[in-house]
Amino acid sequence: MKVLILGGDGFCGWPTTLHLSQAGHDVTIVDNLSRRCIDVELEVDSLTPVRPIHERVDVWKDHTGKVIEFVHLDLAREYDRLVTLLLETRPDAVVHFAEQRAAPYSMRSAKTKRYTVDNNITATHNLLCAIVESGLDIAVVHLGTMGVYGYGWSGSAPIPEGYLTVHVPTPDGELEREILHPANPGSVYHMTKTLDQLLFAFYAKNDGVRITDLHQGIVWGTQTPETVIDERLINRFDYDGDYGTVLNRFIMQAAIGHPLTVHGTGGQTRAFIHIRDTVRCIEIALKNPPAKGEQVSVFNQVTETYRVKELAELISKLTGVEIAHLPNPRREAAENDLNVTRERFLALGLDPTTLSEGLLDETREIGAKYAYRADFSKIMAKTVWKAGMEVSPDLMR
Ligand code: NAD
Ligand code: USQ
Repeated sequence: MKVLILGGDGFCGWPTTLHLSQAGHDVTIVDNLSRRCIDVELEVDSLTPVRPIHERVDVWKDHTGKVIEFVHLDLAREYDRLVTLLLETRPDAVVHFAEQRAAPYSMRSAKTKRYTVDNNITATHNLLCAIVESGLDIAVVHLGTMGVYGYGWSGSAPIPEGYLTVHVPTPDGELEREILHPANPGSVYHMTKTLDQLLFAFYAKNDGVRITDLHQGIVWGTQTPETVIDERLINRFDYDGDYGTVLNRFIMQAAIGHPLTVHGTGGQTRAFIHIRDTVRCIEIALKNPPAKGEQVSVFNQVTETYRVKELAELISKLTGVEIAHLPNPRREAAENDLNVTRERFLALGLDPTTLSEGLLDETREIGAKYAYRADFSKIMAKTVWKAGMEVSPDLMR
């Protein structure tokens, strides 16, 4: 299969690129390297030593003989070049990772809120529009997020995979309809993912674009069987207050003896998936696209759910590091339950990596090994959602 990986230089995109290349697919990375530029802006760096993109693909070729092309292109700004690229490469599918993905970064300032919306929504819309203009039948696999659903909206009922059956009372009796699950984003970033969903629904309905939207939980871990082949292929590992996600931050903090930065009570329950499973899920999604004219196919791409405090306790028990309960910089429910349906990937053969299998290795092989590269001043989360205003707990769900 010929596949374009949009955002293929990033944390999820790079290991996915290698996994698909190893599996024999013809892969091209399209990326504007904006994530590397944001590192420069924030004066942070990946804990792991990430090599320049041309070196990465050259090293891959030296080891495997497989060629990965790289195209430097901004999806949100270079529409005409995107159409030309589709017409020249005629891919069977595109995997779309190319968005600004950090909730805290999206809440830093008016500038980063606007950048996140402009970049993410325009990138997604340009892609859909370019596929239609190209006249080609290109399947889209998009990385969405569990955060589109909000936390606790449907009470103890499991969150379905994208769609909810509702019953609407009418004067002529009850109507049964399947609708997109109501959206309740918790940051400007998460809001862009909910807007993406509407773009997808429209282009699937109006133009028959075949789209799979993967509502992924928080990805943890770093390496996959391909990225360990050579240290120059290593994946990125973010630990700073904006881009570091909770479990990887705790792994790094434990390795350097920093108290684990639990926001509030740590009662927030979130969904998780190991990076090794992310890349497998994407391959499964590529092999199982919807038919032309079908609605957007939604998968919940998660393997486990945990409360933040359970993660902290687990890591503290393994490593002896202390737990710190800090004031929560985010506007989010202090406690929530999370019950997620995740049947579709399991039915298609996913065999998940569990936290108990990978956690200790990750702490030793990444956290401890690269601890010397850590900048301690970047660990605390400084981006605050909004101070001072009370909000009804119902609005948080
Ligand atoms: P990342 O920031 O590491 O990678 C995104 C890549 O996209 C970067 O290389 C960046 O340079 C590129 N990019 C951004 N805007 C672009 C544009 N306009 N044109 C071209 N390239 C552009 O993020 P990630 O962690 O790999 O996440 C990838 C996708 O998966 C995102 O859409 C994110 O929302 C989603 N996701 C990530 C996680 C997670 O825990 N990391 C969880 C759920 C969903
Ligand atoms: N948290 C802490 N301590 C920390 C960091 C985070 O307690 O040091 C808490 C947060 O307050 C939040 C939870 O941990 O309650 C998750 O935060 P996170 O930064 O790990 O994850 P989030 O902001 O939701 O975003 C990440 C990715 C995003 C993806 C999302 C999947 O950055 O791209 O979409 O996970 S999900 O959360 O399922 O929507």
